Amino acid sequence: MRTRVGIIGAGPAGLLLSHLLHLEGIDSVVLEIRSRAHIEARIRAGVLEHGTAELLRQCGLGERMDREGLLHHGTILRFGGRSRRIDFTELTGKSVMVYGQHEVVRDLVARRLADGGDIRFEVGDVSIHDVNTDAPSISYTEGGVARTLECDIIAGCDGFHGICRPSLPPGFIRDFDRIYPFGWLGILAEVSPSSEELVYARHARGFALLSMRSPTIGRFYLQCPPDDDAGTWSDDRIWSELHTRLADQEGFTLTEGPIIQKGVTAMRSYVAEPMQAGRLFLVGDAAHIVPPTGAKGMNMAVGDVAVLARALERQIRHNDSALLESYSQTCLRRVWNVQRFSWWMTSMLHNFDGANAFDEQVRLAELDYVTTSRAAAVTLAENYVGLPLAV
Ligand code: FAS
Ligand code: PHB
Repeated sequence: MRTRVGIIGAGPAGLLLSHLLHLEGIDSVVLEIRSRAHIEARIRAGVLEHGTAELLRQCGLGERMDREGLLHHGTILRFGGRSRRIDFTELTGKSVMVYGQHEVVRDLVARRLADGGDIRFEVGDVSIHDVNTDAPSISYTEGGVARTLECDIIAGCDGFHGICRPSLPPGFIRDFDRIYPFGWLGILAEVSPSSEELVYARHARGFALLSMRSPTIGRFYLQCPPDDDAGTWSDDRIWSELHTRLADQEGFTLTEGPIIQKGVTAMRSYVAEPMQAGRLFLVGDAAHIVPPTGAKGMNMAVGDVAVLARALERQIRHNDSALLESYSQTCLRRVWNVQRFSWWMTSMLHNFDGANAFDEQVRLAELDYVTTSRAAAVTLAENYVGLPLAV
């Protein structure tokens, strides 16, 4: 089998790339190890940057997002019992869209299949070959039958635990890594959110986040040990901790509801440089991950896709390789800016074991400054709503 672009992974990166290429008349095949049902049910990111939402609208994928998504014009930072709002729209003229990643994936899969897109679910034994030649290929199994996909380009959209990045020769990739001494317990509950906007709370017992997926589904996070077992968190213990950490002295009340999902996610910052090798291009989590405090993971993947889709259009339609040759350099400038913001939000809002009283006071002072200085609030807001896409 042959195609122009072989895409490994049907997450937001792989699916959006396949869709954008289709709009330019460029064919691709997406190879995914999990089932369609699995990838469409996988609860992950919740916030779309302004630019991500705009891109989805421009490529014809905004209708359900605009109908069911929640447009947010600000967020609340809560510390020392006080709540202070960062007004995105007043400070930047932009907003964010609260619309689950799994919903974006559902929309992308439906559109690709409706457009005749070729997505192979539940494949196995995926390997890449000859990326440094003009005839790269991907071998895989489908229904137990060995197959080969010949292509001009391979897009490694297979996430942090995929096979593309590890397939590169030892020493080719320079790793930049920071592992945090805590994780997040993520909770999904059938409850109307107790706040119209997201609440980021810094508390002596640890960080907490009140988010949401819809007017009837709440999404919450609690800072916990990185290797914590979600099974040790009873519903009572979860709600008790959320009440404590989200409390303020201004009358906030938290509504409880049935918990329908809980899981622990480790926190890590990671960048692989470069993000390309011959005809292989690493995209999204395959190349970088961030702690979710800044709501950036999926949005970074979209940023990479925007650059790669344009570069491939120039190469394939106009035989102009300049953008493709500078893909990694172009993406990494935005990637490092987003890494910095995600690290900064995480450092400001979480408790670090071993931090002394001075460290704690500096963190509280930083929260006080960013919520009282317009100049400081603009820096948070413009990063949170999203830096300009690099295209
Ligand atoms: P993805 O990981 O989404 O997709 C990669 C795809 O490749 C998957 O479907 C996988 O099954 C497939 N794959 C893997 N190996 C393969 C192989 N060998 N062959 C074929 N297919 C293969 N971000 C936020 O902004 N906010 C959050 O709250 C948040 N929470 C998260 C919680 C968890 C548990 C995780 C793991 C990530 C979270 N993220 C969050 C980050 C997440 O949203 C990613 O940034 C986003 O999924 C990146 O999209 P992709 O790059 O497409 O990678
Ligand atoms: C979420 O709703 O999953 C979410 C929102 C904001 C974040 C992280 C996660 O910073």
